[in-house]
Amino acid sequence: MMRNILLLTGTFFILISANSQQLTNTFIFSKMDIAPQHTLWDGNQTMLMGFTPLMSSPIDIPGPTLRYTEGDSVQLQLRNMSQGASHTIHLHGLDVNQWNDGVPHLSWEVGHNETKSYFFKAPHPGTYLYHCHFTSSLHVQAGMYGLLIVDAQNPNETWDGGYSFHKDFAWMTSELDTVWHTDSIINYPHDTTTMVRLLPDYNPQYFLVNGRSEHELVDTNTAAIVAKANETILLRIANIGYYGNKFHFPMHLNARIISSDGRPLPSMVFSDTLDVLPGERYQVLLQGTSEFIDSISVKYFNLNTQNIENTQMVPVTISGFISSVNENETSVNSYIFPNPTNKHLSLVNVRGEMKISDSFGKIIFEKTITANQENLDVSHLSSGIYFIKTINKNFKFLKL
Ligand SMILES: [Cu+2]
Repeated sequence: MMRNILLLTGTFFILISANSQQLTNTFIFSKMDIAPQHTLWDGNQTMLMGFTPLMSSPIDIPGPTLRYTEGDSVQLQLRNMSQGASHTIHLHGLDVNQWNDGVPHLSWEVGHNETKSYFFKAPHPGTYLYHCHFTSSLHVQAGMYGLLIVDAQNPNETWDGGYSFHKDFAWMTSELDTVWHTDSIINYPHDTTTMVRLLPDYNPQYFLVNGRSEHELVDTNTAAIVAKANETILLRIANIGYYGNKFHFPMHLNARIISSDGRPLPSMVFSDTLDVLPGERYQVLLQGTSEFIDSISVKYFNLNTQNIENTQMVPVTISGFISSVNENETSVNSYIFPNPTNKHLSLVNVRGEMKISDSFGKIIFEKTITANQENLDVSHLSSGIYFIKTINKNFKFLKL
């Protein structure tokens, strides 16, 4: 009898679902720079701590986007290659159990040279983020964050029975204070028993969309949106910074806010502005019905003072179904950005002789452009309206 009881208690049952979903294994590394090697938009370099897809990959911000389909069974492995610091992966906003949610004092952490796994079943299609939750105020600012996207079974639908879209773009916003990225803070010996660190006041000098700023945002691989008229765009937004963001969508993009923090809103909200606080995620549908070039502005406001400290502009190009190239133009996609500007002006697909004149017609600058993108420093120009004349196209640009 005793033997039977022992046998019974030693038996485990597993349930195999007939509707089996995909098994996904993701492996990421946590690393720490030992010298400044991440280049910012102005050429300055800084050190990062972060997540990388390969052992050999340099640290970038954000870390790799983790993308799954609803119902996937996920094993997320973290190999800690940082110099002494423990790390976790907190799946911010995702419905997973506490043991697999990467909050160190509620479960466990991954120590130096250790590899451990998080297990979860990807729930609720939507936009999420992940970040290290070990001394998080420092490790998040250091760069330990990334996007997590759960697609619906139909990848062109926001969720089962939700809105359909043609293409999606994901923007993760943050800031960077290089003082927090110095050797004495990031590369500090991480002894968890004695670690009492006094962090300096947070005064970011860099304001980021997908880890980039200023003219870097013109690149479609970074953030810029390019679509055709009447295509429905799903814009995924996640803020992992310590500032709030005010988004402004040009009126002719017909912005509709459809979800907040991974859950559908009861009904869509038509609005050309959206405030996104730290940790929040939103999904917005955009649809340009005619051809235009404009930009979505992101204003970064200090939560203590409510003051807007920086504005980044991300270009949006909506092209017509039928190419309407003017016979005097070589390309419909030549444009200048941002406009108006106060510092830097990027000229995209503007080749050949280029002249800038002031409002009196006096030429103040001329150059032959050979690259696809030319970045001009216009910070020395006083406020006003200027004209850029090229062989094929004339632009009016406004200096703030
Ligand atoms: Cu960490």
